Amino acid sequence: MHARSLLSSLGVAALAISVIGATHTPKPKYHEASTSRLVTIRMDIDFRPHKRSSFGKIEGYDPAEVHVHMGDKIQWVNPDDEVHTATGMAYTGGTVPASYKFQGDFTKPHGRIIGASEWSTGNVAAHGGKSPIFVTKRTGHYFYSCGYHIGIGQIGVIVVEP
Ligand SMILES: [Cu+2]
Repeated sequence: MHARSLLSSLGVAALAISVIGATHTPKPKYHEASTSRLVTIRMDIDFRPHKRSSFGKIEGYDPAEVHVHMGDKIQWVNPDDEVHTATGMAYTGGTVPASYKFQGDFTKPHGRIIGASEWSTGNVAAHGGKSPIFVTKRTGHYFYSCGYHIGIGQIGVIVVEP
């Protein structure tokens, strides 16, 4: 009996985790004490900003340059007709990096923290896919790119302010 009720509680826990990991954005069930917000970035290879960013030419994400505060959450959505990723680059300079290096395999989701040494959404499916939700933990600016379209300049930047 005990084992069975333990298993059923585990089942509930697993369900709760899978809901958090689901592809839709759940409405918050309670008011969060902080002022953190969820920022959505669209993956769109055809998106070319009219105005260049303060970091040079970045495009393919809408918006390509986002400013957030520490603790804010970020999610990528992909209405495009191709798979994209958002994968952190090993670079924290002031302009668009001249050489691109990904940390780890861009096809596999890893990280979950913007500012960690490596992070990636992994493949975000075309026609409405959504990435896991990432949290910004450290100030700075973080370039990221799509593993498939880095060669044609699909690059974005997240500026995390205090
Ligand atoms: Cu792409």
